Amino acid sequence: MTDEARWWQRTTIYQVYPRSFADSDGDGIGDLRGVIDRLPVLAELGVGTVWLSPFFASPQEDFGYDISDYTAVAPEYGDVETVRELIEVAHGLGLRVVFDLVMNHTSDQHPWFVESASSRDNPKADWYLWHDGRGRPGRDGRTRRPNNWKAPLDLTSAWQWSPVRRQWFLASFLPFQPDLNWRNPEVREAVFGAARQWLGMGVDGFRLDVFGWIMKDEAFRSNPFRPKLGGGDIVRLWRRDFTENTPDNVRLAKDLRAVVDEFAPPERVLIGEVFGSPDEVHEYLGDDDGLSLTFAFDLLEYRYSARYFRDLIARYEANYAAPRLPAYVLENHDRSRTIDRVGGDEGKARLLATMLLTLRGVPTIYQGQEIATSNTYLPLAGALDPMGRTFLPWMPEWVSRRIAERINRDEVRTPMQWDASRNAGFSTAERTWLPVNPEYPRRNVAAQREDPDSTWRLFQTLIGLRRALPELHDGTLRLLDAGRDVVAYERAHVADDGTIARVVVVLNFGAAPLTWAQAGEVLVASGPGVASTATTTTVPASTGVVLRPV
Ligand code: TEU
Repeated sequence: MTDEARWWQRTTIYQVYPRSFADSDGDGIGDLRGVIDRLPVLAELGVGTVWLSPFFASPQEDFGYDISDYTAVAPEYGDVETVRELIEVAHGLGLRVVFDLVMNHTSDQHPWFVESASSRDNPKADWYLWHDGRGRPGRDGRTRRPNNWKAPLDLTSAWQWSPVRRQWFLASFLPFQPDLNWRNPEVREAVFGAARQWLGMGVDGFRLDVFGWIMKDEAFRSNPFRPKLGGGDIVRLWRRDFTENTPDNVRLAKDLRAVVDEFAPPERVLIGEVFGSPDEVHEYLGDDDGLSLTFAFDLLEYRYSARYFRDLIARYEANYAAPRLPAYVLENHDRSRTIDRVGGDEGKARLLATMLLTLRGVPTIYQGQEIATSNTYLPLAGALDPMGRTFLPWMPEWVSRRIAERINRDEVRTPMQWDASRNAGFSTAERTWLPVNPEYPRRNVAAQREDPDSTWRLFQTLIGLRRALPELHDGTLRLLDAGRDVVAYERAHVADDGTIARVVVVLNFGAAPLTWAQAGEVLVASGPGVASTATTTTVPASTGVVLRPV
C-alpha cells in the first residue's frame, strides 16, 4: 500500500455489509473471517477502499447501528484480533479500510445508557439528551413532549418517556437508539477514544453514520412545519432547521478532523452520511479542515431521466469545485437496488453504473451492485428490519408491497451471491439469517467473472479505466450540449508537460438509438451495438459509452 497523500480522492469505495457478505463458520451469519477470505475478489474487481458496516458489540436490533460497546467486536463477527488481521490483509492487497462510526446514538442496552437512565443524578445522567416535558403530568405521570422533533418518516415523535427518570429522552432514529449528548465533553472523549483505538490499529478512516443529526439546537426549538422533498432522503413534513446540519454540527466535523489528523500519515478519510442539497452539505468540508467527503444520495431517487441527472451533475459541479469532490452513491444497505428502480432493466442499471464510475467524484458501490442483484421481495410481516415494524405496524401488505424498499430494508440485505452452490456460496448453514435471493443460480459473482459481457466485468473494466486514466480520476468535468434524452460530458486532464488527455462520456437514456456527432475509440460500452464511423458514434438505447475522441 502506498501512502500517497489524498489517496481517497482517487479511490473507489466498496461497501461491505458484514452480516451478509461471507459466513466462514457456518452459523448462517456473515463474519469478519469471511470478509478476509473474499478480499482478493474485491482487489480483483479493482476497488480501492473497503467500507465495513458496523461489526461492533451490539444487540443487533438495527444490525449493528445500535452499538453497546464501541471498542469491542460482536462475537458472531470475530474479535479485535480478527479486525487487526483484516486491516493487515487488506493493506497487503493494496486496499484501504474504512469503518462505520455511529456517533449520534448508541443502543439502549449500552452500559452508558443503562446507567444514564437509572436516575437523574448518576455520573452519566447527562450523557444522553434528557429533557423535562411541558405542562403538568397526566394521569400516567407523563408530561407533554418537550418539542415537535420527529423520528424518521415523520409519523411519530423522537421523544421517548422514561418512567424511572420521569423525563423524556431523544431517540432521533429508532426508539431503542437514544441520542448521545455531544455537548458533554465526557461523551466526546469516550467516543473519540474509541475512534482512536481503531485509528491506532491502522484503519484508514470512517464513514460517519447520520452525521448531520448529531448536534441539535441547544435551546431545543421546535422545527418549522414545511414539507421538503429531495436532498436524497425520504419525504419530510417538517424542515429540520433545529435538528440537522446546524452550525454546531459543522463545527463538530472540524473537531473530529483534528482527532483523525493525530494519526496521519497516511491521511485518514472522513465520509459523512449527511442529507441535504449540495449547497447545504458541502459546508462540512470546511476549508480542508472538516470532513473529507460527503455522500451524494440524489442518485438513489426513482428517476431515470437525462434531464434529472444533467441538472444534478451541474449542481454538484457548482458546489463541489475542485479539489472538492462529491461521493456519489447509487446503492446502499438502506434503499432499493438500482435494477428495481429502473423497472428490472439491466441495461439501464449498467448505463447508471457507467455514469457513477465516470463522474468527477468518489464512487461508492454496495455489495451485490456489481452483479446487478435485485431486491429480494420479503413481506413486511416477519421483517427483521425494525423500520416498518416500528413506524408502520398498521400498514397492510398490499400497500407496503408497493413501497417496500422504504420500510423493509431486509430486501437489500440478503446474502451475497457468490456462486451457484447451496446458499449462493455464502454459508454452509441449514438456514441463513435472511433468505438468499432466489435469482442466485443465474446471477452470481462466479458466473459473471467468467462472462466477458457481464455486469461484474463491466464494473471491473470501468474501475480499471478510472484508475488508469488521470482524466477520469483527477480530471475536470464539462457537461456537453446534447439532446433531451442524453447526458454527455468531457473529462479532461492537463499533464505536467502540458499535454491534454480527454475522454467523452455519452449516456443515452432514450428509447431510440442516438447518433453522436463525434468519432472516437470506444474505451468501454455498457451494452452491445456501439459503433464509430469516421465522424459519428452510434449509441443504442439505454447505453453508455466512454470515447477517446479522434
Ligand atoms: O441511516 C440513516 C438513513 O439514511 C435513514 O434515515 C434512511 O432514510 C432510512 O434508512 C430509510 O431508508 C443510517 C444507516 O445507514 C441505517 O442503516 C441505520 O439504520 C440508521 O442510520 C441508524 O443508525
